[in-house]
Order: sequence, then C-alpha cells, then structure tokens
Amino acid sequence: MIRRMLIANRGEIALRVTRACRELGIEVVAPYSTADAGSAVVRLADAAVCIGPSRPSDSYLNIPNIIEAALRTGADAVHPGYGFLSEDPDFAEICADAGLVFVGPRPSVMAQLGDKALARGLMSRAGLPLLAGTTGAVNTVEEARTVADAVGYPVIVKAAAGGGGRGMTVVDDPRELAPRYLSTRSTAQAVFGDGTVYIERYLPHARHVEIQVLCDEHGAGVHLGERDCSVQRRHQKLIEEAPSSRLTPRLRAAMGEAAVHAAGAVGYTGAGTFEFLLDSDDNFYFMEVNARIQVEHPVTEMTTGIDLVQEQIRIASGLPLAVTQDTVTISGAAIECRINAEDPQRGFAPTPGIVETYRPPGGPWTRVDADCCAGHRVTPYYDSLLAKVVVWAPDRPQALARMQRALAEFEISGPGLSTTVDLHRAILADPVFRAGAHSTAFLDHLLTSRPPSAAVTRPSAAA
Ligand code: MV4
Repeated sequence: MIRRMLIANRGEIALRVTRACRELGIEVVAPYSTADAGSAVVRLADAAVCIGPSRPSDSYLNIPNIIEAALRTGADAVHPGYGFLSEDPDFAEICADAGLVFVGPRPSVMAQLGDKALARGLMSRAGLPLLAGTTGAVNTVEEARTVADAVGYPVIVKAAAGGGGRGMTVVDDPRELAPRYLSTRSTAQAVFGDGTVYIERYLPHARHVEIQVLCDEHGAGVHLGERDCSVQRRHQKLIEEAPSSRLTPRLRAAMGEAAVHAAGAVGYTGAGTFEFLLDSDDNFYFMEVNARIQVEHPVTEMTTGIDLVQEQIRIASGLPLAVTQDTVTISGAAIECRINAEDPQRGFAPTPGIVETYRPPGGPWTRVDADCCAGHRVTPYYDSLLAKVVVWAPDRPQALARMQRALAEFEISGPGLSTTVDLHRAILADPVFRAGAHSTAFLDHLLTSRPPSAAVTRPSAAA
C-alpha cells in the first residue's frame, strides 16, 4: 500500500492530488520551486522540499532533485499531475528504479502512446477508426505531397512528439504544403527535440469528444463517458462539458467500448483519455491518448460521482477497480470554465501580476479548483490557469444557468491582471453555444465576429 505520496507538480492540481491523498489516509510530500513557497500544497503537506528556482527546468522538470526529495522524505509513490513530467516515460522508469510507485501507466505503454504518429497505427490495429492520413512519420516533402494529395485538402501536419494541440498546422492549399510541412518540422524539433511529423485529413467543423477510461492492473477496464472540449483557442481548452450535447446513449456506448477495448489491447493501466473528433454524420475518429489525469477531469467526477484521482491511486496500489461498467451511471450535466490570467483583447497574452481581489463563487453544486487568494502572485514561469469553475445540474440548461450565476459572482482582479472571465460570460450567452450547436470553429468565429464595442473584442492583428 502507498503510505506517503510525493506530488511532482504545483498549483491547483497539486492541491487536488493532496485532497485525494488525505481522504485515502496517505501522507503528502510537496516539492516546490522558490516561486511557490507560499502555495497551498506546501502549507498542507506533511513534508515540503524546495527543489530549485522558479524556472521549470530547474525545479518541476528537475528529475534528480525530485527523486532526491522523495527518498529524503521517505515517500513511496509519485503522482505527476498533468503537464511537467506526467507523460515522460523516462521519469516513470527512474521512479520505478528508485523503488517509487509511479501513478500512471507503465513506461513502455507511455512511450508508445507518446509518439502520436505511432499511436495512430497502434490504435488502428486495436480497432479504432482513424481519419485518413499516415500511421507513421512523414519524412520528406515529396512524401508529404503524396499523402496530402491522397487524403485531400485541407490536411493538418502534426508533431509526433506534440499532443494537446501543440505543434500542429492546417494546410488548405497545396501550394502551402511544402513550407508548412517544413516549418512544422523545425518548430517540433525546436520545441520537443524531435522533428517527426505526421499528416491527417483536417475536419474544420467537428466536435472534440474525449472518453475517460479507468483500467486496473488485473485486466479490468471501464469508461466514464465523454467530455466535449470543442471550445478551444489555439488548442487551449476554455470550456469542457459532460455529457456532450451531440452524443446519443448508443454512440456513447460505442465510443466508450471502443476506447476500453483499445486500452486493453495496449496494456493501458490507470486513468486515461482517448481523444476523438466527431463529424456531423456521427462518425468518430481517434486522435490521441492522454496518459495522465487531465485538467478537465472534474466534469467527469461531477457526472459520475467517481473521484478520478483516488481511483488513479488505488489502481497504482494494485487494487482492482471498485466499479464495473454497469455500475457506472452518468447523471445530469457538468461544465468547467478555465479562468486564465490572459488578455483576450491582446491575443490571449499572459498577464502576470498580483491578484488583489479574489472572491470565488460558491453555492450549490459549484466547485472551484484553484490555488489562488488575494495577494497571489501570477508569475510568467508557469501556465496561466488561475482557477477552474465547475458546476453540476440535472440538465444542460440548468448547468448553463448555474455557471452564469457562478461567473457573475466571481471577482478576480489586480493591477495589470486580465482574465478570461468576461470571455466565458460572452460564450455562455451565445445562442449557438447555448443550443449545443457549436463546433471546433465556434470560438474563432465568436472572437472575430463580435463588434469591438462588446465585452470581448477581437484579438489584435499581432495575435
Ligand atoms: C484536429 C482537428 C481537425 N482535424 N485534427 C486540437 C487539440 C488536439 N489534441 C487535436 N485538435 C484538433 N485536431 C484534425 N485532423 C481539430 C482539432 C480541434 C480544434 C481545431 C481548431 C479549433 C478548435 C479545435 C477544438 C478542438 C479540436
């Protein structure tokens, strides 16, 4: 059994994992950077260890320092949260070699899924439908041209080492293929240290629907339904909801069963997310697997009543799943709004500064996951997520009303600080979104069509 967990992360997710550990009777070790000395997890932990300066490469990505902190404090397990080292198979392996239980899938499985080009081939063989494209790397301009001509335009060039939308370029016109292919390659090389790219047909008006799975180490797996994450900007999610307004129970079961089967086929263990695109004819296409807990996991917790972080920890402890597919029930509707310290009027540029006023919403079925307070300093070192506002209600219209009520309560401001709260208010008021008739094209359309006088104006040309 796990007795003492080192949480190799920061901010709201470190706090979220701390809460799960506490409820399971597990002690907590918080490694932190100098910028985070005043964070909630440092206050709540049984032991806290400074692992380096603010820069992530010096602290939250510094594997030797993290392992040393774990061994020095007597931790017996590591929860990586999301981002940082959460999908690094080398880190998972180093943890195992140091005698630490890594909360996540086996390193070999993580490595296979981490190459998004190879994962396509793997998942195709496991029975998942794919968009037309390559099931491996595209190594030359000539090859890119042959593939794109066969697939048909528009196509999208994606970095194999990317994922979560980083390092992808849409190509509408064959004349743009060569330069876009080459620039995506060099960006991928610069950002990920791996220039491998692959090509898919691009669906411009789809829905992003992802299936949450849980798989134990004894061969059992369940799905917990889907999250609809179609409201994104530059592949940063703004709003996630469950269930998707586009799924019928029948389609949900088909997608869920396909994901659980594919997870089993590759020996996946732990909590995982299978990302799909859904077209207007209800065809679904596999995109990638996220081998970690995700930012948006609370909406699934709200509709299923299952604590996903506790389940991750139980699975890593070797326990069998407590739920079977027929005991999973999805009820009501949940929505999450990500509140970021960004200025939508200036191309969503991050706005570091000090939070002066912080009055989060509360009330029935309203959850705020945040590590924020008046006086909190937003630094440029980490992602700009300030808070996640999550609500649940018996159905989507009531969930929308509850979220509007919660956002109306939310006061968060400070010198130099801008947030996405007003943008969320505008989205929640939009008739297309309210009807559940939006697609992945929705947010760009909203941002470019709203008159500049409105609460939300178009991003600057520089954006
Ligand atoms: C796509 C796509 C359309 N066609 N791939 C974005 C996040 C990443 N994990 C996958 N993403 C997408 N991949 C193909 N072949 C559409 C998205 C996408 C999206 C694109 C533009 C604007 C908003 C979007 C929201 C969700 C998904």
